[in-house]
Amino acid sequence: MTTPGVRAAGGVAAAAVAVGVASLVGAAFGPEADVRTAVGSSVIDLTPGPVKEWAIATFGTADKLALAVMVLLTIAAIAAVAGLAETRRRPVGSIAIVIAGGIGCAAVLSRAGSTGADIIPTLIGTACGVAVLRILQSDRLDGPSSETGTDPGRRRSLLTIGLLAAGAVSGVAGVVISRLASSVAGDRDAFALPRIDTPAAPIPESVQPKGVELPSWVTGNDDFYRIDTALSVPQLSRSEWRLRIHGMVDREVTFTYEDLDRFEVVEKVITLTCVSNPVGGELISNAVWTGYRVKDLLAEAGVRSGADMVLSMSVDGWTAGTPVEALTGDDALLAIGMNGEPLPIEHGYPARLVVPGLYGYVSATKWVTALELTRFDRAQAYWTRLGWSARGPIKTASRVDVPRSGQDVALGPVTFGGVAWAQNRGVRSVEVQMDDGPWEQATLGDSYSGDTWRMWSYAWEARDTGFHTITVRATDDSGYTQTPDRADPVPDGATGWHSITFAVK
Ligand SMILES: Nc1nc2c(c(=O)[nH]1)N[C@H]1C(S)=C(S)[C@@H](COP(=O)(O)O)O[C@H]1N2
Ligand SMILES: [Mo]
Repeated sequence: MTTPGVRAAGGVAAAAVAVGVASLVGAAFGPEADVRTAVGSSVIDLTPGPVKEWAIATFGTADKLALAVMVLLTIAAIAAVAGLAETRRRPVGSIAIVIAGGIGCAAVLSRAGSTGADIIPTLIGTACGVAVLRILQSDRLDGPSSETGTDPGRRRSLLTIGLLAAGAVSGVAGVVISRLASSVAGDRDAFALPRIDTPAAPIPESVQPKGVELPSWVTGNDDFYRIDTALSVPQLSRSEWRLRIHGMVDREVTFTYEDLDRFEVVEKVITLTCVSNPVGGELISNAVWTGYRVKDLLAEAGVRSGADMVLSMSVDGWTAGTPVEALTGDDALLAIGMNGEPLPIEHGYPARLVVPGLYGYVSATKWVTALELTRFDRAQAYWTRLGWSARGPIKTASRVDVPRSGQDVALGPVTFGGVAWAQNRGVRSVEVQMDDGPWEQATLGDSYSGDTWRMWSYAWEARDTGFHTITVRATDDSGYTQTPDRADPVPDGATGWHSITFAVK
């Protein structure tokens, strides 16, 4: 007889071998055959919008790690129950593994770019999982072994542990091998950005206030916020990359990376913001982008009248819907460089859209491969389908960076500061309120352009110990001052003033 613990562990071992073998065999088939990513991506796609928002709000940029852990724990829990339910006569656990394998195959087939052959690793993994469960149930393990003298329970436990370890090792090996095999890091390293025909205006030092520790006005690539639904970062080489412009156009065109050479190379400084950014949040960064004007590319295709939306699509099937007029202006880019380097892979290598004035979910498609000219009354993009607003102009907002929440301030003079943004319009003024006092003008760093954030500082004298609150609000160049009314990020961006309470000691 086996104890329930050993039987449950047997189920987990079977699942580990199934997933591990599928991952290892999958490494030979390429990213589309990766059942782990396929299931995770399907979970992301099928998760209701509010749960996704909760996940982003709770886990932030660690949301994908949290998902991976949850998926693995769920598989392990189901597998443990399946192991308990498996008996020699009623192979309930084996049936559960077959069903799970079927779901895995369906997930693989549902991904953009997969083919029938891509389910082979999952099928092999499933078969191995069933085999493990049957072996662990086998009578032969129960027979007393006169030669070795080990008791059957111990033998079964050891075998279970061994198989669990084998599953885990092959799973990790599969992930590592497929990452190395598909990575475009080498392709990126070998790429030198083209010479810039029209550089951005130089960035004066005066954009960055002195005497206060604010984020760098230009965000380094490593510090730049990252948001996307891609469970594994798409690996698209320059030679594989295509940009197809189709839909309501005079003539469909498809550009290769080399075709881009005949367009003017421009450089723009643009601040990106995520619609999910809560009041005071960190989902905003500023970079110098190198690329091509989207309007130049669209002109080759000829936008037909009546088209009011560009539905851009990523190689992994993610979509954004952007108003045509936002892309036919001078400032929208098909970006290939970020702060003087090729785009980092997680920021869209080899090409992405960067559009000033619009939240990323309606404009900033990374790993972009298609632009479809269509209409807002005909097409919906990824987040719009989940209840977010179809149009996403960035709202005027501001943030206190110093003091940080929970930071103490010493008695005497102190300089506070932060950032404010109203992309497209520009920030005209920033005001600060200490406790319930009057609104005072903050000192502004120089404005670079309406498309970039603006930094502010505020000198204050801490005269008495105890708790104080600093609140900030910005006014944009259209004359609009931020509303105090608190709104959640859903459906079109948060509103409300940011405050920090701090202790003077
Ligand atoms: N392919 C793809 N592009 C995407 C997304 C995505 O999920 N997939 N997310 C968008 C969102 S919501 C934002 S805010 C920006 C973030 O760009 P970053 O990660 O380079 O900061 O990318 C946009 N582009
Ligand atoms: Mo976003």
